[in-house]
Amino acid sequence: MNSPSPTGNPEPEPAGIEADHPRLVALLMDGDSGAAMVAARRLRTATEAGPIRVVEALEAAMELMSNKCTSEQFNLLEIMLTGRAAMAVARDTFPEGTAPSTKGTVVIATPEGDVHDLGKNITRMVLSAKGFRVVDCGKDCPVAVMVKAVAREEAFALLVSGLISPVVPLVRQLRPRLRESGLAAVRLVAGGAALKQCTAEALNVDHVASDAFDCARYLEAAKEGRP
Ligand code: B12
Repeated sequence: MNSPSPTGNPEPEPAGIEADHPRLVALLMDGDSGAAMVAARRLRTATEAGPIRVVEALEAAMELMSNKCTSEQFNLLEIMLTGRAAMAVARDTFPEGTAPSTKGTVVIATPEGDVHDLGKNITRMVLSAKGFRVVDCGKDCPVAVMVKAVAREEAFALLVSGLISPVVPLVRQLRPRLRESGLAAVRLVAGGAALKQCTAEALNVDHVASDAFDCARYLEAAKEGRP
């Protein structure tokens, strides 16, 4: 299936390119960083929606890894090799520090208790390539550390990534903790597989982003004072 172009219309893909998506997914599953980077470059440059197709392939590979992450079939080595290849492709697709930071500062973190950070890192790279200055507080990050970073860096938004359901109560604490610190105007955005299943109301945040690109659009609108 073709991805929609930024204008919303499906884009016809050049001949042969449709095979690059499954090829990239297979190379990521094999943990073959070098070959995955070559396939990702082809996919990225083929159409305007290329970078989105690369992120879709990264998500598809990790979705396939999902059953290796259950207690019955936990396979750390395979997940780590695929994760390493995914990060190499993400860094190559969205190089950090190459775009000027003109769109303001945001803080991003994965809350305490959650060690998943691949999606957070990809989001950081996409936002930084799109011109935001992104301060990354890392994974397994206490709420107090996130709030301090927002104040210190004068960030206009706090982005939180959650892959496991037990972090939901921590995410719900963010709004009152920001308010207590005089940071009520800071926008709160949630993302990541577990948080994506919740509503903004349930998480007590301003926006639940479906992916990094949706988050960038939301932040751009917020900067321009749009709701
Ligand atoms: C890789 C992985 C791991 C790796 C993590 C490596 C790393 N450095 O991140 C390791 C092996 C360490 C791991 C460990 C565990 N994992 Co794990 N893991 C996964 C797996 C297979 C893929 C996650 C991933 O990276 N996806 C790819 C990325 C690119 O997608 P993403 O995170 O959704 O991010 C995209 C968007 O959501 C978005 N995004 C992400 N964050 C944010 C934030 C913002 C603000 C925005 C805007 C966007 C955004 O941007 C990304 C690109 O579009 C998932 C399965 C799955 N299908 O999700 C299980 C999964 C998340 N793990 C799970 C579990 C249970 C565990 C363990 C508890 C397993 C165990 N038995 O010990 C542990 C410990 C976890 C802990 N305490 O945190 C469960 C969680 C269930 C739940 N809902 O609570 C899952 C769903 C597996 C399953 N089938 O049950 N895991």
